[in-house]
Amino acid sequence: MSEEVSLSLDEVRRISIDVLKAGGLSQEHAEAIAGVIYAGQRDECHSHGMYRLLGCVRSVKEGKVNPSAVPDVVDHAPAIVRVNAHYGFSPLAFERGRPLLVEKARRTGLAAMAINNCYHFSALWPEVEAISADGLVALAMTPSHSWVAPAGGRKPVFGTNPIAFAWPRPDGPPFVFDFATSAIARGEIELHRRAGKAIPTGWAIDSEGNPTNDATAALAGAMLTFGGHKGSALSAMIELMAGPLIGDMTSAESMAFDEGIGAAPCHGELVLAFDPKVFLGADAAQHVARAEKMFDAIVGQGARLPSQRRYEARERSKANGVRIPKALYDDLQALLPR
Ligand code: NDP
Ligand code: PYC
Repeated sequence: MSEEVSLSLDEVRRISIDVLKAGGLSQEHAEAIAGVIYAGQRDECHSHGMYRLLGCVRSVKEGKVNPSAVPDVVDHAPAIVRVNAHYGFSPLAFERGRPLLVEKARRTGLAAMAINNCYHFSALWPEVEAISADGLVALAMTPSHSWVAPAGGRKPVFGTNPIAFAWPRPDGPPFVFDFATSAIARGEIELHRRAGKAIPTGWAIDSEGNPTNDATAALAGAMLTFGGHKGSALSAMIELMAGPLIGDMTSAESMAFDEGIGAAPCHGELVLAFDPKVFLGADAAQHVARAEKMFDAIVGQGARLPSQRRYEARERSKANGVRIPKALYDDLQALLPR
């Protein structure tokens, strides 16, 4: 077992903010980024928890990210909010745009938020979960860098392109799923490399196009889509909807924009919000109750809902704090002022 360090949740937030501010991010960005990193670490989503601080700071150091960008929220159309992140990280842009997205969804039933020109490193579930807290159904998607080969191909075209969905439930936390349309998030392969662990077959091919279990060879080769042609089609949809549809870069364009620096991907994000009360009017409660029957049918046979593991981890972390690898802790300490 590799050595670990225990941290309270307060320490997770404080270290995250301190590392980000020491890395040059403004107070507003540091707090918004620390919010999603804290949530990820608390829910034991290790590839998008405190590990991401390293990439955020490196991306600022490389000189591409605007560490104090002030996002502009634009009321673009009756059902469309646009947020120009001005080449800052996305969490602050999301936070600034969300109130208008929610207001529009409540008025029109269905509203969209297009975030443009943002550096994106985070899990999407904190965003859809936040929208569902306002009683809305949410869907979010974003490209990344072209690391993933299409089904049947060998050369990267797609990003790891996550898609996240949230459905608010009358009693308790929302139903949420959030996954990459690649077999696994790239961050997981990076964590395997850091830990010196082999990766499962089916995640990636090496640069010669052969299946590989070596994390370093996988990162140099191409990742594979999840579910073959089905993940490939979903990934293409995300490229289109969170790329050209909102006037922003595809994963291949984002990779070219990076110029080999290896910063966080820069592109757009599309977030949709649906208000069941507008769709259903006085019948809303009755139909929401029917949805509950589906959830009962899943858990009633011993299957688990996506998000169930996270909610259990959340309770554990609230009670006991979290544990992170000592190697990561040491890397983070090295980024703090002496
Ligand atoms: P996984 O393949 O682990 O899939 C995660 C989703 O599947 C979660 O909703 C998870 O719920 C659910 N799930 C896992 N196992 C089961 C099961 N047995 N039964 C039911 N549901 C299950 O994650 P990925 O590696 O694909 O993605 C991880 C994260 O990486 C995501 O949060 C994503 O947003 C992020 N990411 C971000 C990118 C970006 O560009 N910003 C790019 C790619 C990924 P639970 O959480 O409860 O386990
Ligand atoms: O894990 O694939 C990933 C990822 C890309 C951008 C942020 N996370």
